[in-house]
Amino acid sequence: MKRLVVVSNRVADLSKAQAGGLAVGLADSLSQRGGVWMGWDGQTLKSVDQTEPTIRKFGDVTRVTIPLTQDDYDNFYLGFSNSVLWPLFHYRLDLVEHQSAFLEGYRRVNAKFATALLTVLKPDDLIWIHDYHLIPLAAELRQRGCKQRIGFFLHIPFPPPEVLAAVPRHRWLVESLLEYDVIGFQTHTDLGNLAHYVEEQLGLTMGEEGRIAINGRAVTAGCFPIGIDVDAFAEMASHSNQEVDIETARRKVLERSQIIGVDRLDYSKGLPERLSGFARLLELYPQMRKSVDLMQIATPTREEVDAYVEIRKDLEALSGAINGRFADFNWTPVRYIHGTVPREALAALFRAAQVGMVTPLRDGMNLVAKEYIAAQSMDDPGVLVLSKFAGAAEDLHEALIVNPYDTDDVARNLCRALTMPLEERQERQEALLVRIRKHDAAHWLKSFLAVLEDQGLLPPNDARSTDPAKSSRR
Ligand code: ADQ
Repeated sequence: MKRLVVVSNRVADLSKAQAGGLAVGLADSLSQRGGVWMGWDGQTLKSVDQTEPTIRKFGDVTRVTIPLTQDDYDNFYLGFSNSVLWPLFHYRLDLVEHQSAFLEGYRRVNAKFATALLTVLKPDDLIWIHDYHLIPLAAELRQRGCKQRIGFFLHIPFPPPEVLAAVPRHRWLVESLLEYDVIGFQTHTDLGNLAHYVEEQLGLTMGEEGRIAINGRAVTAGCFPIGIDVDAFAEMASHSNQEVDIETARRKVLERSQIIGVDRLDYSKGLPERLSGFARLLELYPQMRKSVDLMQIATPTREEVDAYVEIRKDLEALSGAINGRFADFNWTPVRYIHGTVPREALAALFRAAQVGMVTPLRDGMNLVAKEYIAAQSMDDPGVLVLSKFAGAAEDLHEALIVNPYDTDDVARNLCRALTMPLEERQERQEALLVRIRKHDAAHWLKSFLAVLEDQGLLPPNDARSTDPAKSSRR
């Protein structure tokens, strides 16, 4: 088995036990095969451009990290990655803020990653690069003579050509992407968008099973929906949590239901629209007043980017306005928590909530949707209300699928979720569990690595449903 080398912008702290999810899956895979995980160490140096990586061993896994300079951080991280690619790939052209220094920084840091990675690479390593920060890394590695197979997984959506065309140097970006041997997307929509781009802009075709022939090489693009460790999350949710239990008992006495939302505080997650949808529920269905509340937990993120400052202000104002309008001396409709909750408490909160509200305006997949399902008890499961614009909606058909921009639609479906009979909730929950088990974290890893190792084509079920040419645009 080949050694696996994973590269991502940030590296999980391998000295600490991770609570489920992607980091655990990748760390397990790395320790089974022996491997390397490389990324930015999270430090910014004032001026010195230190390229020497820091190397630490954790059993059979080597952690390789490099610092960024303040300039790299501003232009590569905050700039091109999070003020150009992130908004644009989430179809938010209105939030793109480009400066020429951003693109230079993006190229420079990708070159820096390549130089550092070369110092630890072995000839038959298998390289797996993650996410939008590092799209040109394969090209940088190839320029330095790297011959190993290199795969790439995009965790966020891949937009249609007419949106992608707004990226400065978009053709260069896609040509860089095509330097990989395998390109993985979350959904068939994303895969279809690449097929449209290569056809319209590069005059190439994506053939059977996602093959693109370019410069005498074959690139394979496929759909590998990411998942969670279902059993680990369900186990965590089944443990009693004293604080959550007390709160649940109180709500039971008051016959009050709970809707929960948990997100990074990001404009792609549709948080103001979510609060408006909840307010519309209280307007359209006055009987719901005092019988339901919304707990929204939002972790601060990228607070140095202006758009994130704005979204925080909007959300605080909106939750205040809804509470001002509807609250009673013994009922506060919106509980807005600006912070991170430990995963154990999060799992218990998901289990105790009658509705999981996952309504991003655009999302690569959205793991919260899958965590909410995993956390439910079959005796009395809650209902997932899911945006049609989350990658997860491509598979999770038994959720109540909503248009997050349409507050009436959201309100109607919230009401339906809150009044759904037990039998229907159980049927939906059963079907959704089968789906998240089929596409869990282990399946994602195994299926991507099988294609990267060239030991098979796309996983049979996915390959059959992959028809990029016919894939509809989301
Ligand atoms: P994210 O945009 O970060 O990931 P998501 O998939 O929802 O989105 O994952 C977030 C994770 O952080 C979940 O495990 C969630 O439980 C946790 N989390 C979020 N808010 C939290 C809070 N307030 N407190 C504690 N934990 C919190 C990107 C893409 C997604 C894609 C993932 C994985 O944007 O579309 O699903 O990568 O590929």
